[in-house]
Amino acid sequence: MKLTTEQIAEFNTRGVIIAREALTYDDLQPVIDELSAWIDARAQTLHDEGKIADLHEDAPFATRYGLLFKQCPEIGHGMDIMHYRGRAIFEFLRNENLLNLLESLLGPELICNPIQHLRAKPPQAYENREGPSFHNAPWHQDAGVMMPEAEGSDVVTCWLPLAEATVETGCMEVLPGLVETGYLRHLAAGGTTIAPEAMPHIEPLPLECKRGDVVLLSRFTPHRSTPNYSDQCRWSLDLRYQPTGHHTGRTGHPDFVARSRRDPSSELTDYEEWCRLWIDAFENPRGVVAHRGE
Ligand SMILES: O=C(O)CCC(=O)C(=O)O
Repeated sequence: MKLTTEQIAEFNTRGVIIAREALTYDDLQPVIDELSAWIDARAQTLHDEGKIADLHEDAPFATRYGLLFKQCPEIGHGMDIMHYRGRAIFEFLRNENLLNLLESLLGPELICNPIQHLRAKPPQAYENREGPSFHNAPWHQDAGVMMPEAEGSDVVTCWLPLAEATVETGCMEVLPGLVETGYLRHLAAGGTTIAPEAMPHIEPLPLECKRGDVVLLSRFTPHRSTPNYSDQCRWSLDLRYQPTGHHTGRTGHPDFVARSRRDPSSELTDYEEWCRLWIDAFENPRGVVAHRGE
């Protein structure tokens, strides 16, 4: 699906749109199957170590992770994209329907930016800790989690739920209409966040969405995510893409060519090579992996 002229204009003025039903069932199911298998194996390991008593094998995808997390928060260790490195998630980073949305905004030469996450936000009631949860990102712009050199890079964030994201499950909230404002000063305290005096006075807009919808955000759109008051896990991916040649804002992690109409042979299609790039970045650190907050 390509974006309409109206959607592109809205993105350019409001810094956010939701492309409804942009992805099919088949686009996301391989990722969900892969994650379900990963969680199953991890739960089995923690069960063998005596850290999980009930495996909840029959619980659906939307609830099982929370039920395991409640018994042992270690269930999520190693579950982010670059750590678990599944074949299905690699294929999804190059998904045709997803890249068509990005091409509408950024043109046909697309880099997959290495700032990307898989998030499983468990029910707040299962957190078993006091104080703010790291599962609830505070107000920030994505320009605030990149090196300053990337301020001029056209990085677009794609945020998409793997199960329904509602106000109750802790969906994202944004402050729309701030694309011209540029970078707002961020602080590093308690998670990278916009400095109180720089925080715009705009009514937050909750971004409720369903599996198949894709939220597209400008790097300057302030956003946060809120607590999960439901008994379901709020599953999401946040991925970033940019035109080839723009600075990624994270030189210590690998980017790759996701689409090139000019030179298709430059696209990274080799899953093993993608894994090798991440392993090399972790084993031989170089470049910068830092947020911009002071
Ligand atoms: O998914 C979330 O809860 C937060 C995501 C976020 O802040 C981001 O994608 O920049």
